[in-house]
Amino acid sequence: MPMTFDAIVVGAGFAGLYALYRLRARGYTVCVLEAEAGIGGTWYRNRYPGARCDIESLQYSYSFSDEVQQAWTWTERYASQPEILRYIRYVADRFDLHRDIRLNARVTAATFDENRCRWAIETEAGPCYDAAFCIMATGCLSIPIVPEIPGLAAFAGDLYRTADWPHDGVDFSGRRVGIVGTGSSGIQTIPIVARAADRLTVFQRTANYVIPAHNRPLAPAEQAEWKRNYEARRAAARRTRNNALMEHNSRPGAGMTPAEREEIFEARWRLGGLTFSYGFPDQATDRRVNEAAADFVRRKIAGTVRDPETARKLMPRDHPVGSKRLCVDTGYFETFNRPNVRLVDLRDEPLLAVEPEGVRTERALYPLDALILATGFDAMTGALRRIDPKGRGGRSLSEKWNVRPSTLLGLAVAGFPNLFIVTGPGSPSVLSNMVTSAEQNVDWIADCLDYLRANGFAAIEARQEAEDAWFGEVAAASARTLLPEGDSWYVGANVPGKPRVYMPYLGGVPAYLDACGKAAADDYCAFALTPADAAAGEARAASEAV
Ligand code: N01
Repeated sequence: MPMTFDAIVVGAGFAGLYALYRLRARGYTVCVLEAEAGIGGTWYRNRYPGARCDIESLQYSYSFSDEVQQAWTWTERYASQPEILRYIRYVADRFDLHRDIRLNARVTAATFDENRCRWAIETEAGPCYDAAFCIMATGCLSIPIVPEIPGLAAFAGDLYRTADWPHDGVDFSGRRVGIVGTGSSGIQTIPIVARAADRLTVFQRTANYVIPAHNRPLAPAEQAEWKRNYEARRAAARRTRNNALMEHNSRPGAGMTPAEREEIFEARWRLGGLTFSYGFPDQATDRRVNEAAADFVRRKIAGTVRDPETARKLMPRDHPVGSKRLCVDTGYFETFNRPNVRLVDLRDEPLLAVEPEGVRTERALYPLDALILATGFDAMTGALRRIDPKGRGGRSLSEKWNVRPSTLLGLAVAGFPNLFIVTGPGSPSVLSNMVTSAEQNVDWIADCLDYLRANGFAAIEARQEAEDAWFGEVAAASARTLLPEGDSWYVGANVPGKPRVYMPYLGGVPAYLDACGKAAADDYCAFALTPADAAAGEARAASEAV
């Protein structure tokens, strides 16, 4: 017999834990199913050396409990993975969440029963679950990609993935290490591994824009000052494009002289981190301003990396700034000044194969004892496509998204009643502070469930025309920018066969919050609602027919 709940939440990361807290507090029975052996989601899995958040810790944290945000002390401007995981566990303990979480419970199937208006959810471990609502808190970057490199399986050394790092860490001392991938994960791993390894070879396919984090300890006085105005700061953050306070500048760069722009870039570089994206409101839309930003970063690389040929290879030239996620580093470019680090530019010498002894490019064999893959994720849709929920008429979500990954507000999909996604494609999610954006999505879902309960509805389902209209808005917002131009995971370019669609909503958090608020205030008229009586009648008829 399946275990029965009002809601099943899939995933015990920031989003899933908050969904459990919020729905339980509203009186729903909830069970969280988590594939891994521990809670924390992305922060449980991404344990690679140097893993750290690129949104400041005082902001990348739950806002729902003032007690928690006052009680918890962050040690650094940008929190490390172990600290974030400690924080998540602290919150779970504090709100007694563990008792409703099943670990090692990878969801393998989710099927909507139209007659009963309920979801049947199966797990790898065996037990089945039955719930009125299925809430997918499966994360945007949770399915790592292992590229199809010939010979990879025959590599005689040790193979590691940043997204699935050994729990006990790895000692690279005295070893020849290679790493493929120079996105956010790679650029954080490389400086740390370089310090330990005998030799580190970095295999780079695309050079990235990398901005210094200027990470530092958080002074008690600074933290206390922030906490005195926490609520006001959270509210102000929600009024920004990305749900985070980071010195947004409203003066366009197009009308400025190069010297004026330079001054602002320099100030942003000194501030560090993602603030560099917000130097000018037209940086993502005006090609000249964007190119000025790109040129500024290239000159910084030239000024940091001593070998001119290595510096040249590290300079991104083939995509606008921001069209791939800006990387935030600590000592990345400086690492290439170390005598034990070399850069292999795969544009100059394409990677042919992995051989038992190492990596073979068109030019040479690079002998290795260990190889690290920092090769990214099947982002935003990957986890859901893997579960592949079956909605009305047995329709597969994966098949639907093979055409295009459309949703209504990133929260719901036509044809999939009572299925909610937290920070799905079509929401600002990955372009924003994920924690507070997830909270907002969960609050919206909780309010929606309350509405259904209060008004006698058994099911809610996005209307296809509303979903199409939102998909159009998402596409229009990204078309106004240069950002779809990069071959990034934002557009699915890193997954063969994935439709090229800029998935996150680029219209900014305030516009998104307005749209979510309007959808609820309009009595969910963008959704089809099934009265509980009608659902009960259908269920009776179905059981009589049997
Ligand atoms: O993945 P990525 P990531 N041969 O897709 C290369 C978040 N995050 O795990 O660009 C050779 O960015 C690929 O090359 P190319 C953050 O949102 C945040 O690093 O496709 N190379 C690229 O260099 C981030 O954006 C934090 O040409 C291959 C790399 O692998 C997102 O997660 C930290 C290849 C993949 O880069 C993903 O970051 C970490 C092949 N066959 C992650 N296949 C912070 O908060 C792929 N590559 C700081």
